[in-house]
Amino acid sequence: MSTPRAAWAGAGIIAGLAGLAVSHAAAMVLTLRSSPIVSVAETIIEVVPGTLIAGAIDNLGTNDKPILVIGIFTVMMILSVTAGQLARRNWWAPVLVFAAMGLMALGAVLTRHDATARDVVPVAAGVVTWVVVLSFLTDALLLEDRSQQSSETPSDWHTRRGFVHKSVIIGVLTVGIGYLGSFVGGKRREVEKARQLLRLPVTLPSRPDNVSVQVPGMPTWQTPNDEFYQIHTAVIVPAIQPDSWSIRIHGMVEREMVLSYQDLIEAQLTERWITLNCVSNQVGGNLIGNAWWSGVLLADLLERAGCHPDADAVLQTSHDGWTCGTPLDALTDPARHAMLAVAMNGDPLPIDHGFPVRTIVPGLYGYVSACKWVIDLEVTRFDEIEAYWTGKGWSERGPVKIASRIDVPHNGKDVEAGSVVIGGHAWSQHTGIDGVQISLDGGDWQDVRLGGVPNKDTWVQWRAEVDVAEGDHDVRVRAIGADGTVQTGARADVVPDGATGWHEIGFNAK
Ligand SMILES: Nc1nc2c(c(=O)[nH]1)N[C@H]1C(S)=C(S)[C@@H](COP(=O)(O)O)O[C@H]1N2
Ligand SMILES: [Mo]
Repeated sequence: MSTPRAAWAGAGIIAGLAGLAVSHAAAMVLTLRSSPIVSVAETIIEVVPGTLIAGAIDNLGTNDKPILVIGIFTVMMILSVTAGQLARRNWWAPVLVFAAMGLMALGAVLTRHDATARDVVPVAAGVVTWVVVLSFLTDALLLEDRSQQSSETPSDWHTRRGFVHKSVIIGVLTVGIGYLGSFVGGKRREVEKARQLLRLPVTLPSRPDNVSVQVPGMPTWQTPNDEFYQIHTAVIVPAIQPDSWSIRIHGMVEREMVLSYQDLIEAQLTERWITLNCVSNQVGGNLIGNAWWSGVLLADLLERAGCHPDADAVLQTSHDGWTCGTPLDALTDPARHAMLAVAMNGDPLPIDHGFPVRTIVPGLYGYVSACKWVIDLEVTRFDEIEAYWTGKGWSERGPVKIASRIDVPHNGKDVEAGSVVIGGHAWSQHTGIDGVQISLDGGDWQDVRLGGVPNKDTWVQWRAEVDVAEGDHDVRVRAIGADGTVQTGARADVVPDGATGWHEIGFNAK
C-alpha cells in the first residue's frame, strides 16, 4: 500500500482553500469591490442565458447569489481535489488545473465594468498560493510513495507525520490570512466608502494651458492620484474615519487646540499647485509628483495657537506613529502656503496619501514635512526632538535641492537620425526655475524652451530639439534657479539630504 488517496485529495483541498483565502485577503486589503469568486458569480449571471437564470432565481428566490457562490466554491474544491490527485503522477498536471481556474477567474474579473489592473493581483496571488502550497504538501507524500516502491527502510512515519504537520501549519495560516485580510481590509473598505461619499468644498484642478511642452511620451505636468509615487513606513496604512479624526496643536503655544475634520472643512481653504518629492529620489528618478492640493493654511492655525518666540520646530506625528520635524518658520510664513491638506487633485486625499488629513509644505522634502495621517503637531525646538528619519542618519533639515530630469527619449532608446525632441522636468520648489540647459555629446550648454508654471512651487516642463547624425549620443541637463543657482554636476548620494548631479541619458540615432 502506498499513501492513501485521501491524503492526496486532502492536500488538494487545503491548497484550494489556502489560495482562496489569500486571494480574498488580497482583494480586501487592496479595497477591491469583491473577491475574485464574486466576480466569477457575477459573470455567470451575466453570460448564462436569461431564461436559465430567471429559472434559477424563481427556484432559489433571493438566495440565488449566495447559492451561486457556494456552487462555484464547490466546483473549485472538486477541481482542487483533482489537482491533488494528479500531483501523484506528475508536477505539471495540477499546475494546469490551477492555471485554468486562474484564467477563468481572470476573465471574469477583467470583464467587470469597474475592473482595473489591480484586480489581477488577488487572482495571481491565489494561483501562486495554490501551486506553492500543493507542492509543499505533496512533497512529503511523494517521498513516502517513492521510499515504499524501492522498499527502503520505512521512513514513512516521518513523511506521513511531516505531511500532517505541514497541513496543520497551512491550515492555520489559511484561517489567519483570511481573517486578517477581512479584518484589515474590512476597516479600510469602510473608510474608503466614507471617503467616496464626502463632498468637500474644494475646486477641481484646472490646469493652466501653458504648462505642457507637448512632448509625446512624457509624464503629464499634473500627476494623477493613482500615478503619484507613494512612500511610507507603515505596512498596513491607517484607515481613519474622518469623523473620528482630530488633530492636537500643543507644546510651546499660548493656546492648545484640538481640531476636528469638520472644523477644517469649515475653515477657509487654500488651494495650490505644489510639487512634492522624496529625498530618496535618485538623479533622474521618479519619486516626485505634482498635484492640486486643498487644505487649511498652517500659518493661520499656528497664529491662533500663538507660538513661543524661542520655538523653532514642529514635531508632527501620524496615526501610525511616524514622526517628522519641520522648521517652524516654514509653517508660519503665510506666503509659503504650508497646509493641512484634505484634498488632492480635487478628490478627498486617497487613503494611501494620508486620508483624511496630511501636511504639505512647498520647498521641503517629504520626510521632514509631508506627514500623512497627521494627528499631532507639537511646537518645540530642534534641539529637543528626534524624528523618525533623523534618528537614522538623515539630515534634520530637508530643503529641496534644485534638480532636473530628462524624460524623453528614454535612456538607451533608438531614435531616428535627424531632428530629435528631448524633453523633461526641472524643479526647485519655493525658489522657482529660471532656465534649463542641455549639453549634447559633451558640447556647450544650450538653453531650452520652458513650459509655463502657475507659481514657484511646481516643477516645470522643458523641451528641446537637436539635430543628430546616425550613431550613439548622450545628453545631460542642468537647471538654473530663480535665485541664480546653477545646478551642480557634483554627484552626491541621497543620504543624508538629497542627491545632486546632472541627469544624463544615452540614445542611438538610426
Ligand atoms: N505617516 C507617514 N507620513 C509620511 C511618510 C511615512 O513614512 N509615514 N513618509 C514621508 C515621505 S519620506 C515622503 S517622500 C512623503 C510621500 O508622500 P506620498 O506617499 O503621498 O507621495 O510622505 C511623507 N509622509
Ligand atoms: Mo521621502
